[in-house]
Amino acid sequence: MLNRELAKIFRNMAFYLEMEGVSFKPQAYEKAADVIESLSQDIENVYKSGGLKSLEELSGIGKNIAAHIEEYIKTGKIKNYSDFKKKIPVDIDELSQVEGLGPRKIKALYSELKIKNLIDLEKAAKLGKIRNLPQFGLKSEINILESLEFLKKSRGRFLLAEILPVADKIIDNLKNLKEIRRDVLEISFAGSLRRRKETIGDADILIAAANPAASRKIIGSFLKFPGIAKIWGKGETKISARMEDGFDIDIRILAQESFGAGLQYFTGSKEHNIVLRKAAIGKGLKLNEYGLFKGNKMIAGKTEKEIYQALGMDYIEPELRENSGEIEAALIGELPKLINNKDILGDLHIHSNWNGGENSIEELAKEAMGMGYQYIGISDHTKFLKIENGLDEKQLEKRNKEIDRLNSGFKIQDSGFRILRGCEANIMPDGSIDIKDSVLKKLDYAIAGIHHQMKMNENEVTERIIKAMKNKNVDIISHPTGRILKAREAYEIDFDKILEAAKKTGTILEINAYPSRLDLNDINIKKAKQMGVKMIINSDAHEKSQMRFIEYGVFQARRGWAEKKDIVNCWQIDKLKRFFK
Ligand code: DGT
Ligand code: CA
Ligand code: CA
Repeated sequence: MLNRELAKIFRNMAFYLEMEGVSFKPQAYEKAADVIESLSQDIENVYKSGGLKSLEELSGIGKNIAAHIEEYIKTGKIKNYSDFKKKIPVDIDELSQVEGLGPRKIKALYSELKIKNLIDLEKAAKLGKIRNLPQFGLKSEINILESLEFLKKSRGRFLLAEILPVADKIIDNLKNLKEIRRDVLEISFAGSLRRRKETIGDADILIAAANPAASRKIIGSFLKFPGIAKIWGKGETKISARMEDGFDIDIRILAQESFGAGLQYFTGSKEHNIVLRKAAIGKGLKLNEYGLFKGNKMIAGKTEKEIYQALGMDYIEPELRENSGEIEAALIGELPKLINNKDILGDLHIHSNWNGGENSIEELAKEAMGMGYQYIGISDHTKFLKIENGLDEKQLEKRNKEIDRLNSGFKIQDSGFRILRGCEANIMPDGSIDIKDSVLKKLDYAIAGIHHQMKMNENEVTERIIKAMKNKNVDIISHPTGRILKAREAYEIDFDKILEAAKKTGTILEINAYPSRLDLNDINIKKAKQMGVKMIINSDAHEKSQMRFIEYGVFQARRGWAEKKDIVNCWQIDKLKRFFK
């Protein structure tokens, strides 16, 4: 239905007209948006059945707006609207979320400071540029900053890494609190948190309790937890709250005999559940959040495993439940054997204090040994990235000596642990690398990544990366699509072409585990796996504690169906070294 799209466009047009200071017209567009939004018929059908005339017969739709609707149905565009967008290219949706910013002010921010979106706005406010504008002043600048902070905290989705540690603590508390320890029979994440999606809307927690009294007790205890900002609603078996960290949490309490069924249902995804329910119906069964039923008889429900089994399937890991082929695979016993944290033997994307990171190579190595790794690679930035203190050829060679020294120490101690000499070189706009081949060649491996001038067209970026892959000294492409969650879209690349080139040149694609990157994403990981392109999960740590981010990369790899054989840092060091070009 075009209704929603058109309503949205008319609302934005009203906004633009207000920016221009036009009177009356904005209200007309708002009115039209309201009418179209609440229309029960498809507006396209209205037009097709009676043309412009039937549109004009709708209350609130005049000649002018009817013509716009016709234009949109015929061409997919409204010229008037495109002109507005060209003239004032601001993100209305984003900017109008900010307290106190209406059309006039947004226009002033654009014409005075070229502010187009929230990122621009924050920059300008932080630099103190807004207080000097006539319509604003210091107080509005402070308000804007506060509002931006709030938006970040409370709006939209959260990174998995922002929520998982907090939610882990809540589960720990619920499990171990003395007064309810015996009442909480089972407890688990559900929803996107359990599926380890890269971003989370709200956190879902499921608890099994023996009876209603226990359930009430658990809810009573939760209410006393620190960190609750607001209660949205509560009942005998359910409570929804906003946490002070800004995210919402849903806790549901079930009977133990239905825990598996509830967990299955509330883990989702919705799309997975729909197909699973159909599979049940196909077997003459009924599946809901209370159990799997044959007539009135419950045949499974205490655990998820028995439900999948009763449906003739292998158990499906939560990370796979997106209806992307997992049910079909489970039916024929062909689910992947997903990789685990403990399969990771090393991390090859770590920045040391040689390029301005927090820790020395020795400290990083110690941390790695503590994590049970067999090797790490130090991949300092190279010279083009001056803001990151990138190393030039000479400094790289000097740093290599330091690594050699540490490695000989390990040999003497008879430790199997090794440090590999790497770098994260910069891929220039023409696809060349900012470090000489003669020096790259002396490293154990080289990563190359794009770090600047990302706004190129699809063909240009694709060719830029492919050229870098063709360099015999480049072993790994870091964060291949360049996206930053909640901040920046991926580059426009032809990923199929990248995969072909990776396969041909034997280049490894990175699954960057840094929580705001998670790049490659699940879909691209699955594609790479199907093509037989090898991947590596790296933390991109700039200090030793960030090496723990690797876990988020593992989640992502699991969501992309990756197995040990697909991920090169699950391999022993000798095999890995042989695989480098
Ligand atoms: P989120 O919170 O946006 O990150 O994503 P989820 O997947 O956690 O979604 P949420 O919190 O709305 O619901 C949790 C789970 O409950 C969801 O994954 C599947 C299940 N669920 C919720 N609503 C429906 C529904 O209408 N139909 C079905 N089949 N399942 C639902
Ligand atoms: Ca959720
Ligand atoms: Ca929820």
